Amino acid sequence: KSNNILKYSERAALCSNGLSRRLFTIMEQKKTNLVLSADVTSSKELLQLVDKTGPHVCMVKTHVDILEDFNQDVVDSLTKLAAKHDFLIFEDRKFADIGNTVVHQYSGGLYRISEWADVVNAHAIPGPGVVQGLKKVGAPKGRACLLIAEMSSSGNLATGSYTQDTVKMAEENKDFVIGFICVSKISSNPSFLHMTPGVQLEAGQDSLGQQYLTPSEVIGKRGSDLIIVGRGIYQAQDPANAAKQFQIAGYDAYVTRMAE
Ligand code: 5FU
Repeated sequence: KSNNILKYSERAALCSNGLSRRLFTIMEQKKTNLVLSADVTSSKELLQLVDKTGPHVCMVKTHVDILEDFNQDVVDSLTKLAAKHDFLIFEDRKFADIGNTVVHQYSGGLYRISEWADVVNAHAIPGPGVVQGLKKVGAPKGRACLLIAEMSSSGNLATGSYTQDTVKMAEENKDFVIGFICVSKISSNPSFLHMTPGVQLEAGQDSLGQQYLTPSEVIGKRGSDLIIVGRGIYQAQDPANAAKQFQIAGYDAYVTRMAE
């Protein structure tokens, strides 16, 4: 069976990595494939947004370096909200350096990302050393990584053989790499997660190169697994209701895809 018609629970059973198994299980139980991209710049706003939208999401994605008032309390509170609402935390750090450098960027500095983020991501551009470096820090803590195989922005260079080689790099590191940032299904391995940013309820673009597709296009037609939504939720008048709309649109597209 291809991953387009397997249920989340069936895919959970096929995962060797505990985090991907947990994510598929949350998706099944909460009926959601929505990832909130919580790109606000104050920690108070971040925590309020996450508490309001938490029931509708399976994962919260952060850019912790855009917070103007980062401190340890923020990640403690975020971790508590993750337990309260049952979601995973994904720091969208986009590591892109040699293994030795990413070891320090991941474990140390101001943010100590490996202490609190379940999942991080990396560009494949440095070669497999970036994954090995992250794995050295993250694997003992039960963490996991996504590789950026495609991007949503116009004119990006992650296409063609670069994308294919990134998939290969993931396959060779399946114990730690659990999937991809991508804009379409790029692997038929049902244990890999496909996560797609650039999602709004209507297709379009912003003024700085971001390109938007709809949940039904992303999940239904392009065969991705999760939608990542930022401004479509946190800039809405009622973010909780907007999150609910994306939850319904994304989950409906999944149910429809399986029935086809
Ligand atoms: F890897 C990528 C990518 O290719 N496109 C993205 O948009 C990551 N992103 C992130 O998803 C980006 O950094 C934002 O955090 C988020 C999209 O936010 P939006 O407000 O829904 O456009």
